[in-house]
Amino acid sequence: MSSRSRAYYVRAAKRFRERRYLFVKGILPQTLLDYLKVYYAILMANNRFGTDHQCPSSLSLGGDAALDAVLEWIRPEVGKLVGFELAPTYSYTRQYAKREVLTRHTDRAACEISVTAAIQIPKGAGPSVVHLKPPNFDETKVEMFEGDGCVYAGTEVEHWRERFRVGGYIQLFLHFIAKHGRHYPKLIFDERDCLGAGYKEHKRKKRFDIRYQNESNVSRNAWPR
Ligand SMILES: O=C(O)CCC(=O)C(=O)O
Ligand SMILES: [Fe+2]
Repeated sequence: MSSRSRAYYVRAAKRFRERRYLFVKGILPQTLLDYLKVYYAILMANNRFGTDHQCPSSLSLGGDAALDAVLEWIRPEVGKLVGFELAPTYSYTRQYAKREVLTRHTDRAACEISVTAAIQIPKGAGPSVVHLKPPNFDETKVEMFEGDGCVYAGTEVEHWRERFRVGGYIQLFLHFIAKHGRHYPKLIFDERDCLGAGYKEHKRKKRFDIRYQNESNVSRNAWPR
C-alpha cells in the first residue's frame, strides 16, 4: 500500500519509541478516503450512528464491519511505523458536533496503539486538531487535513480536543495491541469473536463502567448498538 522508504520507517519507529506519537501525512490514500466518504454518507443516511458518554452531543459508531476492515487493512502499515507487530482490537468513529469538547484522558488497554485519522473536515473550516501530552515531552498539538493521521500510544499519551467552533469534523479511530505486549492475545478483537462482530452484553456492561485512567468520573464508550 505504501510508497514510504525503508529509511522513513526506521526514523518513524525511532521517533515513536521516544515520543510515543507520530504525525503521518496521508496515512489514508486518496482512493480509500474517497470510498470512505461515500460509505459515511450511507451510514448517516441509515442512522447507523449513536452517542457515547465521552462526547454526548456527537455521533459515534464502534466496531462497524467495514471500518474494522480498514483497521485490519492498515495494520501492517501501522506496525511498520511503530516498529513492531500489532493485533487488531476495534475501530471507532465520531462526527464531532459544534461546541463538543473531548476532555483530557488516556485510553483503555485495547487502545495500546491507536490511530486517529481525519476523514472529513467541514467546508471552509480549519484542520482537525488533537492535543497530546506524551509522558516525557511537552504538550503539543497535531493538525490533520483529510487523509492525515496521528499514531499514538493511547494508554500513555494524554490527548484531548478543544471546544469545536464548527461541527461536522469526522475522525476514524483504529485501535491495536502490540503482539509482544501483555494484552496479547487476551484483547484481540476487543474480546469479540472476530472483527465486525458485536459485543456480548456483559462485555458491553463492563465497558460502560470502565473509567478513564486519570478521570474517575468519566466512563468510556457507550456502545451504540
Ligand atoms: O478525536 C480524536 O482524535 C481522539 C478521540 C479519542 O481520544 C477517544 O475517543 O478516546
Ligand atoms: Fe482517547
